[in-house]
Amino acid sequence: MTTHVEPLVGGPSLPQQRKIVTEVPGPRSREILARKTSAVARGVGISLPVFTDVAGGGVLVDVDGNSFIDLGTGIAVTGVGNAAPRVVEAVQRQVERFTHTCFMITGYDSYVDVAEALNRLTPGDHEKRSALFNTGAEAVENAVKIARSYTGRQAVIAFEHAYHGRTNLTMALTAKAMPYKSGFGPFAPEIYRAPLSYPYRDGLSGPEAAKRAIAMIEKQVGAASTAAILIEPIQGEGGFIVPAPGFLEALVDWARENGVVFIADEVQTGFARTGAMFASEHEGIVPDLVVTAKGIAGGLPLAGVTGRAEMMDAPHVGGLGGTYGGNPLACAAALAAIETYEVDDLAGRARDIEMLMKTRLTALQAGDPRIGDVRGRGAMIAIELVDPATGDPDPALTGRVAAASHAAGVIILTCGTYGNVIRFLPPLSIDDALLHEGLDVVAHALEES
Ligand code: PLZ
Repeated sequence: MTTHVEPLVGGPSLPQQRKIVTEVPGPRSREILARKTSAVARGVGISLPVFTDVAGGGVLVDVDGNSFIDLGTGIAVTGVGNAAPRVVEAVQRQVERFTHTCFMITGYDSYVDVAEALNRLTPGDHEKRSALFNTGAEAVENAVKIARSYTGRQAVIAFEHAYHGRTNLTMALTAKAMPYKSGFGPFAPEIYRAPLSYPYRDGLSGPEAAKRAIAMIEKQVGAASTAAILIEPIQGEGGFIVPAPGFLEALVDWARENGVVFIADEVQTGFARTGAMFASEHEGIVPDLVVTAKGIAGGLPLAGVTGRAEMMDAPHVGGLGGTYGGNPLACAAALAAIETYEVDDLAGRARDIEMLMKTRLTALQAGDPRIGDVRGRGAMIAIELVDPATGDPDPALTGRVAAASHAAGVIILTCGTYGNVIRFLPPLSIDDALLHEGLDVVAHALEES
């Protein structure tokens, strides 16, 4: 007789526990992995090759029944939690009404609602407009188009350690060759790379680092040729680098004095992740354009560019768009996710998570000189692992700690130009006990590695 087992439903009602019942990956994941190898292009890698059954709250359950603590949120996307109740309900309601019209053909008000929400939530009380796209990279490309259209200039300044995407223009804007750029050139022209503020490694104050960057821009590019400065307020893929205080402010001031559009790429830092709705707020800056994606829609693909009305309205009618940009399911999800961030005060929750994680990680650092730096804001925290004798990056140790954590049931991600940063991006819906347990596992992995 076969017993009928109710399928698990995702979301916060899922048992919030770490439970490993097979080796990792288990037999069913290994079976799918074998099919993946012969069906999916190898360029699409998987860092933890288990296949997902359901997820929610702070856990992800794989097809073998292993329950992992999720400290990665699909790279800072499911800040409201996976299959978050409001998001699920809003998408279900929308999917039964209509799934697509193309906003450029016939509109729908949820697109306008999302634009109004972005205009209200992004820094600054000037008049704003928004446009919606599908991915972070696509939104970054459109921000550059808007800046060029507005200024009539071409050059774009990006920074060391930057990550902006994998399309041709955004590869050019991204700093790291492997795995993002190698073999994929030629890249888009008129992109120039300026030195960043990286306090742990350069020891410069914010104003000193800004002076160095501005000198490079003025000497090598020229203010009059520069359309935009594009920067992540806290760098994501590049290593969770928080610039020294005053760095971003000095760049914004220089941009304003020189008619250059200042674009903040808040794709990874946006939507309560850093303990404020946007990371720019911590630095007291008001960007001209803000690029959003990831956390905006609780897991559905949506991205936006929001900014000063006169800049956003520079491109001619019909100059911006795309078949799926601002898809109705994604807009419904975004409105539900934004309501969740605001009503549940998830920025406040991110600040509590920062306190918990920094307390734990700095205590760990005191007893382990391989932890060179503990940094980040809110629920975007990282440790940089180094050789204590030389301060050189230790990517091998980083890989071992990540692998050991995965095997023990904790999803963590690595990042950094030198591959030596472990980053923590828990959902803001995780409870303290589970977060502590996740950090216990990582601490143990570090000890053993
Ligand atoms: N800007 C700041 O973090 C995406 C990339 C993962 P898309 N980061 C994760 C990978 O290896 O592809 C990102 C980002 C910042 C832009 C992007 C690009 O966003 O939605 O992946 O295009």
